[in-house]
Amino acid sequence: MSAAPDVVRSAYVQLAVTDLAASRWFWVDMLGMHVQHEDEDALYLRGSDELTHHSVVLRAAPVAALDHLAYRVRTPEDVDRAERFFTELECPVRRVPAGTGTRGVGDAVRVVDPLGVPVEFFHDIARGERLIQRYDLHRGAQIARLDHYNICTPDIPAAYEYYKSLGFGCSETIEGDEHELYAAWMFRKPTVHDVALTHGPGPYLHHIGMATHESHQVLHTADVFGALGKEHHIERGPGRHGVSNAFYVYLRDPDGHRVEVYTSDYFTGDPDYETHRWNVNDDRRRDFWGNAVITSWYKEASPVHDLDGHLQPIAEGNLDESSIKVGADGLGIVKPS
Ligand code: DHY
Repeated sequence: MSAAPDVVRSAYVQLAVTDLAASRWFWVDMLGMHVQHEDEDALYLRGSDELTHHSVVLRAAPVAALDHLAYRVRTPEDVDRAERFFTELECPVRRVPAGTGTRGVGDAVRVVDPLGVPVEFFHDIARGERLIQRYDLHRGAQIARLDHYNICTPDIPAAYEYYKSLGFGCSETIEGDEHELYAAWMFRKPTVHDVALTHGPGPYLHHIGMATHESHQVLHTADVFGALGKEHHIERGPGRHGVSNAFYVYLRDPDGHRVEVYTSDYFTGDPDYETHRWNVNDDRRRDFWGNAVITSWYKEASPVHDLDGHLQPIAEGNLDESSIKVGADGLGIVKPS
């Protein structure tokens, strides 16, 4: 098997949205993301700490879905490595030369990964002006950067093995008494995750996590949605996660794409970092204060496209446990291989 590409981090997501003006209100006015470029087809947004062209692209389309998520790789040669790696896995693979794909992004490879998720690997991307200390421009939820993706997939052990083969570490898991794997949080950058794997029918994009610096910004975001009578955009929280220790609120954008405003997780880069394992019966695992998880959080997610923009078919989970206590860990138990 060829070497895996050296993934640096989760870098950007491209979402198909049905009403760009409504999306602009949510992502720019409410979340405070900065507009790097906009035209009648798309919005290119980034957080205040990000020095690259975009971390969120919103593309106007008739149906809301995930176009692709993207990982930045360390060198241009890693783009070639990605092409070889996924060709050997017999995944659909497409080379996207600079100038023919997403604005600002250089030479890239797009694949449908073994989980059925459309993923881009790129190295080159245009730079953006440094906004870190442009406090005069920081607004709304004051999003600093993209932090992670969360994917719904019916076979968590297989997904875990696939991401390990791509060189990802595992910061935390939720497991049953026999170490059945319910969920896993996996990283390349030294934080809790670049990607989380949630059990259930899939492939779906469960959410994207956007980092802000302080927990009061999470609370303020919820307050402003309430003040405007737009509280229906708040789905779950605010609260403190058990897994990751992050402070969070989950929002739904005008198309139902789920966004987590996320802060205060921790460093995982030491060479002897050990996976922290939560038992599925520990009520603090998902919300550290034991608050229940709302049904829509584990029943709804965004469909994903293939490389031609068609919706990917869905494989069901094998058990439905959403009505019993373990609910939020996904919809079934799968033993690791
Ligand atoms: C959890 C979910 C996330 C995350 C960290 C931890 C666990 C949970 O509360 O469900 O999306 O980023």
